[in-house]
Amino acid sequence: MLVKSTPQQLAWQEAELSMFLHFGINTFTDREWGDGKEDPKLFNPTELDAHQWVQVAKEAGFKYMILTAKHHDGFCLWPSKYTEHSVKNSPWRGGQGDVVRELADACQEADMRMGIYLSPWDRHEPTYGNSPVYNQFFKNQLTELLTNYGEIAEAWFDGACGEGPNGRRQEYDWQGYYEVIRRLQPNAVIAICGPDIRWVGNEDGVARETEWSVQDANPVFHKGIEGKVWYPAECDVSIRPGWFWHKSQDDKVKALEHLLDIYYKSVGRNSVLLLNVPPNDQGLFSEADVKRLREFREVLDKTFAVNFAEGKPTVASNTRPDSKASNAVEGNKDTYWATDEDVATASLEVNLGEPATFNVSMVQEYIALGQRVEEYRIEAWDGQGWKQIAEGKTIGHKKLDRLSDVTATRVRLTIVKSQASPLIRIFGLYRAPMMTSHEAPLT
Ligand code: FUL
Repeated sequence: MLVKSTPQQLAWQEAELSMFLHFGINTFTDREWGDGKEDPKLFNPTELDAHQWVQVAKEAGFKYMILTAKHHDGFCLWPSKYTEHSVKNSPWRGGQGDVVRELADACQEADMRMGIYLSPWDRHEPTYGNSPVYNQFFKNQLTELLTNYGEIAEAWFDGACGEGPNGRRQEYDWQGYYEVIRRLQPNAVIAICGPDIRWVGNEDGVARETEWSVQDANPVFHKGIEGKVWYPAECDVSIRPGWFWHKSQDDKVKALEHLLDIYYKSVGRNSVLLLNVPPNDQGLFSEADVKRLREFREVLDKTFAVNFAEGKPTVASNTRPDSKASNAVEGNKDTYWATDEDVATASLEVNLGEPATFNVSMVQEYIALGQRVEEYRIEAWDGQGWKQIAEGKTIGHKKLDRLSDVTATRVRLTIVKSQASPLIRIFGLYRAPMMTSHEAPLT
């Protein structure tokens, strides 16, 4: 039996792009990790406009926004009734402000899904380290966030666990936290220290070339479950060197080539990209970040505007009677080319007609029915013979391969190995307007 995703995991993966918002007291102290002793009065973003964040994110093609409602310093961006360490004791909006509310409203208006980052590690809260008491405090905070702000689509937990007062060690009650989330927001996915979404393992935004969404169950996050689970990867990275905004990094926004490289190595490797864009001390995205996001979108739009394979005559070495080879090139995400049940090796040939020049290939599996392909190869007909232009192992939701310019009249996708009959949803060939270094990794 193939392991399948939940509908929530599927919707999350389809979105491909999520935005992370690191914002809080650190934005005003020029730090990455606050110690919890900061004066809440420091928090005063004079121009805060969540609509700007959402609009910029939306225009750039992002579908989720995840806000650091509370980072390790314990300062809450909403007026939690369980602590004084929050916006309610800041001068911002006369102590009446609520960043979570403003973002939730702006997301709702724009049809953007919202997620929350709630740091379990809390360097301010005195009960931290007194495990049962703090766990209850944490659940209370979760309950506030999951009941008062409409739909929350993702809960994001990192695993940082520092010492509490007098060296006390906090034992997090993960299962208890998940129970609160499942009860209050049954459609939310729980990421990283959670059962639904897996951390890719670095903060560079880069997945492995071979990225399986099916993994061994994690003993902590999938307690009581043995064997394999659907556990797709999320690649988090910041558009700047730091997670929080620092004036000194205004000129260190990642180069466009670097961001595109990240896109190919995350979304293009069966993962979701969670790109952090930190609002500044005015409460706005800085100009340099906005400009870069626009450029990023423009290049992606240009790249994927024309699929040279779309609608072209297509034949396959084997096709299940209830599907068609051409389903793979029709641009319809609800259909796919499938082979007979017992056929795990097959090829699909597209006749491009006129010679076309492309430098990106895309293959997508219909992952609602599992991740199946274990090895594939792409070849192009150059007039004389077939030349291999790409090869790889996993495909999953989306596999993008960057190529040196290829000019061809026919192209062939071969599924060399698959765990079950392959289901190919999209096969595409595109021309990126700028080279994005498909060889040397950019760091
Ligand atoms: C980590 C944190 O320690 C960093 O500050 C940042 O929030 C990153 C996304 O997660 O665990």
